[in-house]
Amino acid sequence: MEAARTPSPAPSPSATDSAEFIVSCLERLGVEYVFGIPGGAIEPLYDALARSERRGGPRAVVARHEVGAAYMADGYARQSGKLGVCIATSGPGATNLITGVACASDNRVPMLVITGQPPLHSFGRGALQESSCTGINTVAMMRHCARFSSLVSHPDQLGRKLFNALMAALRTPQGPAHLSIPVDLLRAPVTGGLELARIAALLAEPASLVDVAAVGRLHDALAQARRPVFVVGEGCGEAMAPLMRLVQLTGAEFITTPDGKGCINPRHPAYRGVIGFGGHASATALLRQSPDLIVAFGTSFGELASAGWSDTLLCERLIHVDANEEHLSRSPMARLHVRGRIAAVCETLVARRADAQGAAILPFGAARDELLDDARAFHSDAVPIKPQRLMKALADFCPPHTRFVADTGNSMIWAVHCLAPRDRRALAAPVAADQRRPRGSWLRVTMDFAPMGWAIGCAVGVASAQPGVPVVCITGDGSYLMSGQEITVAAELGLPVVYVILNDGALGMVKHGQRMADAETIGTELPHVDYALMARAMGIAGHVIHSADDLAALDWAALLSRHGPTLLDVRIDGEEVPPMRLRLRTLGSAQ
Ligand SMILES: Cc1ncc(C[n+]2csc(CCOP(=O)(O)OP(=O)(O)O)c2C)c(N)n1
Ligand SMILES: [Mg+2]
Repeated sequence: MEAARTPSPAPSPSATDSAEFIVSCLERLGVEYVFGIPGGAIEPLYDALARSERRGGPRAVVARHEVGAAYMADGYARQSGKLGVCIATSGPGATNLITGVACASDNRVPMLVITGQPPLHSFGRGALQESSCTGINTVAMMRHCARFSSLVSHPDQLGRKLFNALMAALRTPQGPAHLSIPVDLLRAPVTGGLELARIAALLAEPASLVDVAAVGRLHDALAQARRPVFVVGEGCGEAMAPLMRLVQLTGAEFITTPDGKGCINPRHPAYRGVIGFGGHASATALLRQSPDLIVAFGTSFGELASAGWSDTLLCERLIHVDANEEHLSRSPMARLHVRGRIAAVCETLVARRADAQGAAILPFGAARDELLDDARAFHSDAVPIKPQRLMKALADFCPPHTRFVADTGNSMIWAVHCLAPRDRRALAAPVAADQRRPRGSWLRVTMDFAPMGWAIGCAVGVASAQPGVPVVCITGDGSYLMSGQEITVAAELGLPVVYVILNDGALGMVKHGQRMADAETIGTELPHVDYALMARAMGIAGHVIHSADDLAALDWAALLSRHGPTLLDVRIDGEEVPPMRLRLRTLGSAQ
């Protein structure tokens, strides 16, 4: 994810107020949408956005809750490869953003967060929603969950602090950066410029940033390995072409982390499944067979991405490749760390390998079926529909270029375990929108921070970043009760998002967790709600689904291309046990 590399000429600083200046900088970075909710202290920025929209520049998208705005900015950044931007007023506007900002931080999503403040002269007097050190200090709160958080306290600071914030958001590891700007300063004339071209230059990653000596040692290790296994993490999006070529040249088998699954073709003959949360026994078995070399690319090795820090993975046979030093620090036992952009590392390895062995590549077997620990429910036509069967239907009915966003809860587990869309490269004539994007992923999940409801806003951001591409949001009834109101934003923007609610009348993941741990059954029941009816009350198409036949009866091509969202209230069999025992083991509560 990166900013546009070739910004247009700088705006004339003297001609604009600060708010106008910020919006014109965003425009030069290629940002199309600013997600947020207005309020008195941020009003000048909305004035500037109104003018901007009229001239075809960045436009405001108004969320229903600020956290939804942050999730939308997250989805927009992930899908577009650009900066996500969210804004809010001071006080509660800023605190409402915080969960989304923290989530973006844990998931390394580049984001600019701007919140307002009352006028500077009013600080310390009990001004409404004052949020500096003499109020409810949102600048300090954000500091704990963003890469950068600062109060702009003089007009001359704006250009410099915006530069600092953009650098903090866009350099590796990417993440959110927060600026808190008093309303009088948003109206003040800008007294300095902003060298956006300098940001692009500072962020450009020269080939020398790849650790060439370490890549050479990795090449040697691969040449000697008899049974190498690759681990593909979420950071591999832009590297898939050379990485898959490397798989072919080395004869490696590969597995993915849960958030890496969206980077790969899950029907690839050398693929052995997901390791970690919601993962597959086949991936665990592969590691247990003691491969002589494990090469992990672009993964954080957090709890969910490492099968609870499994010692079959985090061991002395491991080589860890990443541009992010914080990730490398999670694998101190590895025999080698290779720092650098994953695409560059893989391209170098491919070139060296091809030199050494000529164009000879190892043949693949046939494309495979879905990898499942238990295929029975996946093929079952029982009513109520099994969640596994729902995932099969989604893969069957959605075109291969569909983007899936799966929410925290059982949605993520079932999607990670069961969802396996057909390979879009098998299409005879893929349309332009089908092409793999540089940082493409067909399945987005949120790791580490993992808030419920994230996918509902995220899907709006994903859909607005790539118009014309179908988006499916898989979420739970609990998550929908928490953040479902953001569906009305998809309606307002006319986005073709299909919201699929796994309606089990429960906080299902917690319910199953309590059962597996033999703990008290408490706090997991949800009211029985007709979500399709609720959607229709908001002017949105809604359908109740009980069975695989109900899904087959839908006109999927129409659903996925219509102007506006559709809600599928899927009454699933909530008794199906999700593959999540690993999580309980790390919580120390597995029986
Ligand atoms: C904001 C937030 N609160 C609580 C949790 C803990 N939690 C994780 S999954 C889950 C249940 C989710 O229920 P639902 O959305 O209905 O999905 P299901 O697991 O039932 O499919 C809860 C409470 C969380 N991750 N995020
Ligand atoms: Mg539920």
